[in-house]
Amino acid sequence: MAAPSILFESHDGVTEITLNRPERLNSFNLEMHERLREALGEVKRRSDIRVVLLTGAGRGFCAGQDLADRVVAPGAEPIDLGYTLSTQYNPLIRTLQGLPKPVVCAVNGVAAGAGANIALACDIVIAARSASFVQAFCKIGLIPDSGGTYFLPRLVGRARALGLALLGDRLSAEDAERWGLIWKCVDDVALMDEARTLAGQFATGPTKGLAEIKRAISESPNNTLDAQLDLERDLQRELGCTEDYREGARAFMEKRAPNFKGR
Ligand code: LHQ
Repeated sequence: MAAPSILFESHDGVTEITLNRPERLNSFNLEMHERLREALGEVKRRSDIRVVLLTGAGRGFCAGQDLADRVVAPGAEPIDLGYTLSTQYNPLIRTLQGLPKPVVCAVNGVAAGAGANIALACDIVIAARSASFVQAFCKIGLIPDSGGTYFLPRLVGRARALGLALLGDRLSAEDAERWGLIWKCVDDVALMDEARTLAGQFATGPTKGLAEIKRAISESPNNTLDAQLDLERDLQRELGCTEDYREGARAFMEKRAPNFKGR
């Protein structure tokens, strides 16, 4: 029996999802997209799951689309790549961004093509020192997809976004951290411990508040200051009614650690 293309494991409020096609650097085929969609659907439905940790098996994180599935034979009709994006990659990016729970991405090795941009669509990206980020699309005549043209200039500015996208060079994890593309670069041996510590922290956090932080920061680049102030007012009003806010404020006053329930 073939190995499952996605590994899914939940404990103590954390779901670890591992992309598992290591012989192809965890590049995506249709089956892997479907399994990942199911896994994220379960995460969304289950209130006991409060954080996702996404990583890759083997020496790579993800090399984007499995190009073996998208090669056009000489003389054959072109493949509609727009259809692939609208049915597979775009829903994945929207799901990661819209999930009302933090998504930690542990980039264990090379992240190329859509694989790099799927990582950037997560909320906290930590990478092993030996990992790298490659906007490989220009090497095959495509543009950065999976949100690449959205995230890159917002994260690193126009000059670096254009350099990465037009040249397709490898960016080391250390430079990715220095450029502000990712949260942190850590020693390879420390990667999963650090990622699990972060995930554990989120799993006992005020889940609704964390979800709205994620939403407010995501909406910010497209809002005026006025609109963003209004959004902050609305979200704060809503969060002020949660059990976790009551607990957080009371715990602070009582000089004890809060016991958040995610409600
Ligand atoms: C692969 C792949 C791969 C198949 C490594 N496919 N086998 C969306 C809409 C629809 C269609 C188009 O795409 C998209 C989104 C996209 O993601 S487009 C961009 C697709 N990805 C790429 O262009 C990256 C291609 N890969 C690479 O450039 C290199 O493999 C990187 C830089 C990721 C890693 O280089 P190395 O560390 O030197 O490893 P390698 O090249 O030797 O790869 C290891 C094996 O994995 C190798 O197979 P083999 O049988 O020779 O050991 C590769 O053929 C295979 N592999 N990426 N995307």
